[in-house]
Amino acid sequence: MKILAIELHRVAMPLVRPFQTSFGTQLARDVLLVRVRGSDGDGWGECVAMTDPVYSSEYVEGCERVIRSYLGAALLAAPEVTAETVGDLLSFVVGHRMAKAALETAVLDAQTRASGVSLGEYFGAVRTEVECGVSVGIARSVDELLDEVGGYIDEGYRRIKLKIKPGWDLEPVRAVRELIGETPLQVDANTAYTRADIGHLRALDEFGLLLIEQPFVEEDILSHIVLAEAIETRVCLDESITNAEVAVDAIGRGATSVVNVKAGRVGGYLEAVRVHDVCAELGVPVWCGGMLETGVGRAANVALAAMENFTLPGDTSGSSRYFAEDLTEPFVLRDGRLAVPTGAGSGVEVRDELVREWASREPIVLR
Ligand code: NPQ
Ligand code: MG
Repeated sequence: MKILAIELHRVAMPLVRPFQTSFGTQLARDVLLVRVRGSDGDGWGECVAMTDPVYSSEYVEGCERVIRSYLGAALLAAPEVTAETVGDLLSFVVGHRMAKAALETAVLDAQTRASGVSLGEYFGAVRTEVECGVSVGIARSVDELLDEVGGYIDEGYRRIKLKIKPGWDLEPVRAVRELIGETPLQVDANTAYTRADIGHLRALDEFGLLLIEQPFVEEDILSHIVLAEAIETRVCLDESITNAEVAVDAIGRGATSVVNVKAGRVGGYLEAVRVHDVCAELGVPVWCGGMLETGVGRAANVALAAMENFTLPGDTSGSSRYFAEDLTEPFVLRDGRLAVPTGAGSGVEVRDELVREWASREPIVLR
């Protein structure tokens, strides 16, 4: 279809509780939403970048800037755009995968809506619902952590993921393992450790964790290889895996034996599907990561997680984990699972009036 206009909306979404990680404490989600107006209809995409470049080099204002100055014009100038050609049309810009992903997702939503196909069908989903895990931030005390985790267990979450960092690892993990018994448990360090910590991290083996996610900086593949050889617990890369080729390389070198897939991190859902596929070929299970998405991004994540090789519960939590009210109909857990939307496109309707009401600035329209 022809892209007639691209709208950039900014919405401030307060979180139901602060989310603390090794890179800081988030009080709100600063969301950049992209709406493409196409000749065949409209579509939405959510940009997963954070306000500040403390988790990834990309950040919200930077994504907006690169879309306004480069990416938007490339799509608007093309006589014909499909989700399958967005990657090539935008490849003249190096990096900026989260910004590119938001645009590609909006085109994909418009295109699949227009043809009456759901994202699940488009991706080749093999299930109608997905098992849900929840990511739990660093707490002020172990007691408060146990309160929070206990609440999630009561809500039916099937897997707990704890954020860890030096000084907040063995003690909280031991306490949560005692609280939740056999419930699957994993940890995410968001690059907070160095190779000198490998001896210490080996002590995590006694807790029967599903995996340890991204202990070292994203460029440091070698330390992940060394850890994987020293520890029983599976090593899982998140930040390091920027496309399917990198996934093949990291798996081949023994740095990761399970992979966190996030569409924003790899430049879009089409590349996320390729990551899924190469991992499946190599016998490596994947799971769907999360970036505190509103219903817009959550809908697409749930569809992705319905693919065959997504065999571990994802960070695909219910809307209420993060937001009192969502920008779409809320995602609600049933028996620890979320239903894969079946409607055309992402299958959810964006509540325009909320996007307008909660906007932190006027929308920017590119034509
Ligand atoms: C991760 N996500 O797996 C990320 C980290 C993360 C659910 O743990 C705003 C935007 C806040 C993106 C906080 C989860 C965020 C964010 C944490 C990503 O590494
Ligand atoms: Mg992670």
